[in-house]
Amino acid sequence: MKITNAEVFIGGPGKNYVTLKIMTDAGIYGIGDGTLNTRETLPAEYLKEYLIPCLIGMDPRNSEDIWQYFYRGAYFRRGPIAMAAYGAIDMALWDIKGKIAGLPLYQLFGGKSRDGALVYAHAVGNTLDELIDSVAHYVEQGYKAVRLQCGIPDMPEGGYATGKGGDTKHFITEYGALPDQEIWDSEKYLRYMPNVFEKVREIFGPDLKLLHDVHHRLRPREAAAFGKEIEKYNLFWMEDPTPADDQHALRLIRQHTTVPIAIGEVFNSIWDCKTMIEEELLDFIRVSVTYAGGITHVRRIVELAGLHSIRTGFHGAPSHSPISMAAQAHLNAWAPNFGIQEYLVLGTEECDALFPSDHYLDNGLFYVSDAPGLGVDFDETEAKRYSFDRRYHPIVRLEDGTMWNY
Ligand code: GCO
Ligand code: MG
Repeated sequence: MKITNAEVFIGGPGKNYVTLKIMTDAGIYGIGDGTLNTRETLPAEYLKEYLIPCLIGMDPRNSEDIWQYFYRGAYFRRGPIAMAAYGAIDMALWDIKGKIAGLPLYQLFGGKSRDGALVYAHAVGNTLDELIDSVAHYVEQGYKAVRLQCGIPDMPEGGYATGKGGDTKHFITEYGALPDQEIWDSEKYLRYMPNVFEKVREIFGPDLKLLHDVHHRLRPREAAAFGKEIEKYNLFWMEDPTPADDQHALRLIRQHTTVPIAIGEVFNSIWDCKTMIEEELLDFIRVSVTYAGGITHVRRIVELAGLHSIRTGFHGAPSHSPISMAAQAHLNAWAPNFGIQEYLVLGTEECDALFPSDHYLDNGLFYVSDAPGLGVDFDETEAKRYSFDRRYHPIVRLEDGTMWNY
């Protein structure tokens, strides 16, 4: 069996999804997601210029060797661009493998460890009242876990962690515009946020799982103090308390608080996660199959995490296409150390038309499709409606002008 051709598509409803389609001489094809939010053309070009020419003629069943060929074979390794490109190839090869076997991917990993996978929704509000309405909305729909991001009174110009302006507006700028700027003040945030958890707990009770994303905004000592202060609200996790570059910062946070820590959405390889996993500095690993090198590599990270009682909490922001969400759904069904899945309703009619699938959400749990392979398809006719439009994440400064972490 041989790979005969592969093509890359960019675009989607309101998103620059990077979709790879690999064709074989057996008439079977596979699809993969290489979307790197706000830098989408880079993995796409890497695929087109360097990787696809090598893929042609390879046996698609040798997904492990192909992964090693690209990763080990490259002198300059890792990084989000390369790993997203390998991730797209790897997902497509697993899709082909599943289709050859006539089995959904979770069966190839070892079968199901659970019926449905717990997901969390994003509740946001410019004000605490708005946030409470947003939580109520998700609770009514049956969600058992919600992430809380709330506007902070007097914050100079709201930001991601504050949720000002709503979630989607702050992921990225409008098409064509240069980066938005946010002004951040950690002290105001640290003073206000505990009230938010207190109020939400008071209204919604002890069972609802509450998560919060600090989005890399704090210094290690601030994060340690914050974690200690919010322990009483029994959060499911505190995410990305400090910038991910410094894994050692987590040691200080760990010494001072038992609040569960989730980190890793910007990590690309097992080498990036190794210190924090082996030292048990976190509770949930947030890598995604897209920019952590696909199913082959993420399974290694999941296994390593399992040895250290660390659970999964894969990244699932809307920047991931339904293809990587499907790949993660199969891992979630199998992984003995599954924790939770971030889930944003991509589900516009346009998105479903572009990526048809039978995966579904019911009562706060995600159910994986039994179709062979990834269980999601890509409609090339629909794809013709979309093209690439440049977008940026906002940048963040402190009030005196100092650059800060988005
Ligand atoms: C999350 C993430 C996202 C990122 C976005 C960047 O936890 O969902 O932090 O919101 O900001 O994916 O591209
Ligand atoms: Mg996050």
